[in-house]
Amino acid sequence: MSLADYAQLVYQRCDELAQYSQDPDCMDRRYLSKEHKSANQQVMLWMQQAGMRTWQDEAGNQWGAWPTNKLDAPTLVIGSHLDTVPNGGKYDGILGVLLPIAAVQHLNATGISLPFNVQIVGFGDEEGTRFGATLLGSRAVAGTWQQNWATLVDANGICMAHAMRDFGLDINRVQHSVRANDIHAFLEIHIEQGPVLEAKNLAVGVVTGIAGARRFKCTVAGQAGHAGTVPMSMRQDALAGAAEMILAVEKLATAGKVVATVGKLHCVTGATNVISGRTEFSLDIRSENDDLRDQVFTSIEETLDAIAKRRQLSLNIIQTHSAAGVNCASDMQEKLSQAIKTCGIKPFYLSSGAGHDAMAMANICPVGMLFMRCVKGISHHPAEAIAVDDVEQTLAVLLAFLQGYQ
Ligand code: HGY
Ligand code: MN
Ligand code: MN
Repeated sequence: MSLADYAQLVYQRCDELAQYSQDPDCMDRRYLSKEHKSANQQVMLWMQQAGMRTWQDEAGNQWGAWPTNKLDAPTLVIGSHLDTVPNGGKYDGILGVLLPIAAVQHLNATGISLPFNVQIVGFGDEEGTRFGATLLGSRAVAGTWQQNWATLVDANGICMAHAMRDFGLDINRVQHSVRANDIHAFLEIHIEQGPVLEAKNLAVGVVTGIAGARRFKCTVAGQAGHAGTVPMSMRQDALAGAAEMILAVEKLATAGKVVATVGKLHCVTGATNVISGRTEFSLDIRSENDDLRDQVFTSIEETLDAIAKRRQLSLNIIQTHSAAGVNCASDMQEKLSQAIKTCGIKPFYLSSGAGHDAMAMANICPVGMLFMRCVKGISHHPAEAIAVDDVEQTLAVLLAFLQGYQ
């Protein structure tokens, strides 16, 4: 098979994996779901066909190993996540698992061996869609799993511990997934999820760093009432208060040069003719500079509190996720840049506004990331698309990286 054939195979497999979704009309694969189990089993088969030994760890991550015949050789782990956002795309995370499997298949088929062990991992949860906390799979591996996650519940009130039991796992054994000191480095290949590489007309780019992110659940409580009888001046309208808060978030983030997003808004027991007594919204705030992000968050918190006070509302803000910004290891950046040059492409460096599993893995080893162009930079949406030619170029860069690694 040529690299073009392998690229086509990766592209088709992304399509095949997309069938495992809880929603027949769009992509939605969540942690510890039956779709997650089916995806793991399919990826396991592809890993085995590529000549890898496979296992699933105690956090539901799918692993494949392609050991070298050299004794005491270091281990390079390559991977990304197999879960998706609701109404997501087919390539976010998935590409970073299926592409290295094809690379190992190619190396095996051509009889090329490497002086180090290669392992590939498909993490079970990076998006945090089901339980709110994110990077669950990679944090289990990195040893930063939080004990209190056992009690997190999903939209159906199922707690993480119960979901793990249903999946065939025991939450009390998650610590057996920890790989604290036997990984030499972690490489993540991921679609850019932004428009920069396309604007530069480049198939790939070297990631310099990953923005730190914090996520919150904000609850605004007021006084529910009859839409027809309560005078405007006497209302404690939780939804109107939340609306003013959301606009304040946008204004302060723009002024503070960070990004902040309210992606979810829920008017509890909402009805057309009822003044909202309780409204919940999510908040996601990020920056390449953690201190700047935290300063802007503090000003947002103060402003929202002032809005609540003026409107005689109560406001409760609970942090659901926090990940520090991460720099990609300079020698991994250098090795990726060399591999890109070997393939006749101009190396280009860019930072990642999106979060990735590499943020968690940076706790235990040096990390590197290779971005691949995606069409119009669209992601977290069914229109997420890639070009097979870009997959072929990325495969070539990965193979050059592997043959130059060490
Ligand atoms: O939210 C993110 O940045 C990632 O897609 N989970
Ligand atoms: Mn994502
Ligand atoms: Mn991702």
